[in-house]
Amino acid sequence: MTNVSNRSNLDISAYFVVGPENTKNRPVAPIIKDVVDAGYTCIQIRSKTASALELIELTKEAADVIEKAGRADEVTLLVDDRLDVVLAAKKMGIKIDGIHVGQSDIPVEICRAYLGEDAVIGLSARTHDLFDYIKTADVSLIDYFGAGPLHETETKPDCGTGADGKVITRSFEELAELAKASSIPIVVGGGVKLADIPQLAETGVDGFFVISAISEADNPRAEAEKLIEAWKENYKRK
Ligand code: 3NM
Repeated sequence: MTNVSNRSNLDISAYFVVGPENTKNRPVAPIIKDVVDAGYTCIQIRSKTASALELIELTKEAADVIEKAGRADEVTLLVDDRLDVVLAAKKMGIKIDGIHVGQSDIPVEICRAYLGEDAVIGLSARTHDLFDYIKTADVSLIDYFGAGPLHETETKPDCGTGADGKVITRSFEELAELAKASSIPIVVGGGVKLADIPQLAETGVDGFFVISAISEADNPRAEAEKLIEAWKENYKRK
């Protein structure tokens, strides 16, 4: 295995997020294998219920899947929110590339201080004033923004509501503006299904992320392939 920093290699175009609560009681690792074999470039382990030990074990399984597929230098492996898990996994020699955090999770400054310059750090940019936020956030600390949700989603019901009590979703027009305004890559998810991919790819954002479209599919490999093929067909360079 060569030792290319995944920060410089970062490709968030096809991004799968998963945890044990998302797979309809099926083991997670075989679904990660399906997605890695389908060519996905980013895997995020995310669970709000699993213990630290379970998350470390799952991270190890994911790293092994990526390594066995011969894609360790192409696929970025991240853990959501849990700096403790990332640090423990690294200490155990697991090839984990970094962390994804939300705006109210552990601050990116702290993640960067603990994980160092080579780590990949992603930040969910969910705020009412998204455009101001992407201009004021310290992008020297962050490698990409996650923006969403595109649609209201049962997978993450607490995506943030507006004054009318409804979940704030992002329109394709808004995402196209965001893609132009941001100096770092943007990945978009939240209720994304195959039918959304062509329009999403045309906004000029850098990638899509999904959980349930793949993790709950009867045939995760087939769904993963359909999504990534649709993205590749429709993606236009900014
Ligand atoms: N973050 P699904 S939406 C993890 O908007 C996550 O920031 C979101 O799951 C955001 O593909 C989301 O099943 C859940 O809708 C995405």
